[in-house]
Amino acid sequence: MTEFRWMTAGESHGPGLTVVVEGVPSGLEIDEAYIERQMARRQKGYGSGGRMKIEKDRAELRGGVRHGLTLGAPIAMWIENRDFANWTDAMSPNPVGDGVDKKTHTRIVPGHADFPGALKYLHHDVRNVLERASARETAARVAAASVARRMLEEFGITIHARAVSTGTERSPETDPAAVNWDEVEASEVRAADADSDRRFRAAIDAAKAARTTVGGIMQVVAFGAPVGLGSHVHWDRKLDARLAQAMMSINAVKGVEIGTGFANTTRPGREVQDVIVPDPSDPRRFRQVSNHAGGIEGGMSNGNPIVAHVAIKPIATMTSPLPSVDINTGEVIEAAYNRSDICQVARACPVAEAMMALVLAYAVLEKFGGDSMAEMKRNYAGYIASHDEFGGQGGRRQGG
Ligand code: EPS
Repeated sequence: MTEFRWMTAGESHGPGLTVVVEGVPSGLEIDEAYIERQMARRQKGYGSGGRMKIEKDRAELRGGVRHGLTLGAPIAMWIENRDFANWTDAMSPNPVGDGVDKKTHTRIVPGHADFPGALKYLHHDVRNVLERASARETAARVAAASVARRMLEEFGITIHARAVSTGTERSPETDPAAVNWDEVEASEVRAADADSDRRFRAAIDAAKAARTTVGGIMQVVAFGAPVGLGSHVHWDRKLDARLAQAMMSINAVKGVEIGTGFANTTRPGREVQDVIVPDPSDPRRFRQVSNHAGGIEGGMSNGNPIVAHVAIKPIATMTSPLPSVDINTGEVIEAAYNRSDICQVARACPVAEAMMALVLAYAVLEKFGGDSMAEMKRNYAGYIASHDEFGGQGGRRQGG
């Protein structure tokens, strides 16, 4: 099996972010323009702070791609932090003299990585924690995931995410297949309809006026995944478990639900199972009449859309800081205020898509893995054809 691996490095206000993606087969079409389009989606969003006016994210391909095609070698990317120009001393990788402003940070922000990170790594300057804990790192994930997404497209898998709530405002329940994803793309709050768009903006405006922040819930959906990604046989091979970990790793995420996981607990068992009926027109030979499972049963994709809901808490940095303490003196103070966003739900949607794409790319490579796209596609086609023997189709075919 070709193992798909990816890593990122870099601090929020340092020189930039480095990404390495390994295990991508040869012959996949990809270029910087495609990656840039994905990265731009992460940068727009109502409720963003001043930083996004500075950054114009672009990932430079520095290895693994030649003439618009992957080589099968590790893919290296570099994303420059434009803001570094304002931080050259404070974030210098090399030693600086005593006279310079190091932008030292000692006031813990409640809800950030500051407190446990400082004690764990013995940092008396909390900046040494917050710089890497910052959601700036998600720019690198989106760059890595652009490669994953491009590969998944070759297998007919597409991924979308939208905001289904912002604060107490919720969108009406809509089947993901019926969502107008173009409208989501056009909405600065990533709402699927005009009324939700208006209400989500109002929630963000109210948070801003109250000098606080507001969170929400994202819906992340993958269409076109074949049956059989992941496995029931071991805990760490279950696709839903891998997705939950991936989503939970996004900054400020505190909850993940697959399908209608929480609502199912209030319904009788008869109402939440997805009943199966024969369907000769479906490549799986069967079809579920509903999708409460969110496209995953027993840790395996079942061919339905994969649906996750992801809860993101309000950003910890606020213009009216909470009471806190100084990490070195223990003195009671106000938490530090750093420039920050009011609401990151819309901007986190492309990040959640990225994590879905990275998990699915791993699972697709695990199942159909090959060293070239041509080999992988043959493996995929052979597997799908093997389902002909189910549901009476093979028997009928053999019988002529
Ligand atoms: C972030 C704080 C803000 C955000 C940043 C994440 O940055 P700054 O501290 O420079 O104002 O804009 O997000 C990004 C830079 C980004 O690219 O998403 C934080 O504290 O997590």
